Amino acid sequence: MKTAIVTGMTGQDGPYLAKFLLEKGYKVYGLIKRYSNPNFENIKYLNIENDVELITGDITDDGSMYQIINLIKPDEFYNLAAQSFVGFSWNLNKVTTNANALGPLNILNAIHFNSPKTKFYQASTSEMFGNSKVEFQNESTPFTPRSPYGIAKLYGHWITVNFRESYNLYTCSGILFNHESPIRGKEFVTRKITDGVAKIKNKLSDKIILGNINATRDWGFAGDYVKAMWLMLQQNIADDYVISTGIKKSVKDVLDIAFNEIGINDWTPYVQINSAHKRPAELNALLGDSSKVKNNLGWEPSMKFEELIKFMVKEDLKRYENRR
Ligand code: NAP
Ligand code: F7E
Repeated sequence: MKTAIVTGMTGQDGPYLAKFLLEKGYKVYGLIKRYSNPNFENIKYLNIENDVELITGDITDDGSMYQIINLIKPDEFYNLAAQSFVGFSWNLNKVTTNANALGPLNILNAIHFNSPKTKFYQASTSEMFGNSKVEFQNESTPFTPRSPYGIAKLYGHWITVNFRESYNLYTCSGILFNHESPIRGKEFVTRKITDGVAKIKNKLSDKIILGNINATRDWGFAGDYVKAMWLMLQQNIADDYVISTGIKKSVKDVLDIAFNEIGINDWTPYVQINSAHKRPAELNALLGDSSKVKNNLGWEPSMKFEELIKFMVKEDLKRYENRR
């Protein structure tokens, strides 16, 4: 039986990846940070609470990574833990840097000295491209990050590449574009909208307060993207891959589909703009070219944008209906 450690188990991708690995027969250790009141909602949503072995640790604590990796010596280590909210990365720039840059360094050092056969996956991001001048960004596109989040993640990316080149470790960086699901954090724009729409339908609210609704992104489904992470660690040669849909949509498109799902065609009376939700430096150009992963690993996204947003609205509606 293969073993894997997955960090970020209270987030969105951790539970989706853990479920995927459990279905493949892995023994999965899910790393959670110490909290007085931990939140297992996402693990429960995917029905894996009895199957994942939860372990406590913190990627910013090198001793904790050293101990865990020395004890388990997993076949695969997926580092999904991060301060992942771009909007907060200006206010929390040091926390963001510790987790997103030094976190992967701590794990890589622990693997290098204690378990060099462990294959490592680093959750890198399209935010590293910033406002790229290239229309479709791929693995050769220069990085020009514009947020403390993107800058810290760029260190995580390069240190992952460096450990592969310096020590011959099997380390991969997945450069993932936005991916969403019904367990996406409620501060991210898609879930903020689908949750807001479900509240409006249930008369629990009459407004969604947003920032730059002209912003565009390349949005896919988290359940599809975790498969790409696993594929990257199953090859003979470690490499880095862009994961995306190649289709650009706007926040206004999310609003159109989500409100339409509850029978509202004109969402303008329900949406208020507040500059507090705008960023000091916005990105306007993110759009991925994932032909390398398609050609080399056979990966393609299965869920289309419209289906994804409708699915998220339906799941949020169910949550409020079940509370009645
Ligand atoms: P998420 O929902 O925000 O989850 C992040 C997880 O990291 C949470 O479980 C969080 O725990 C944990 N964490 C934070 N700091 C930690 C620390 N110091 N030690 C241990 N755990 C820590 O993020 P996600 O959407 O699942 O994304 C997964 C990864 O992919 C992240 O690294 C993100 O930056 C990256 N990424 C995401 C996307 C996307 O569109 N979703 C795209 C590209 C890259 P708490 O809940 O306890 O804080
Ligand atoms: O913003 C605009 C906002 O916070 C998307 C993370 O997973 O993907 C994610 O980062 C867009 C931005 O995601 C609101 O200005 C408008 O242009 O949902 P988001 P993100 O910043 O793209 C990348 C790839 C990651 O790696 C990250 O970890 O939507 N927007 N109004 C808003 N965004 C938010 N959050 N809230 C608003 O009210």
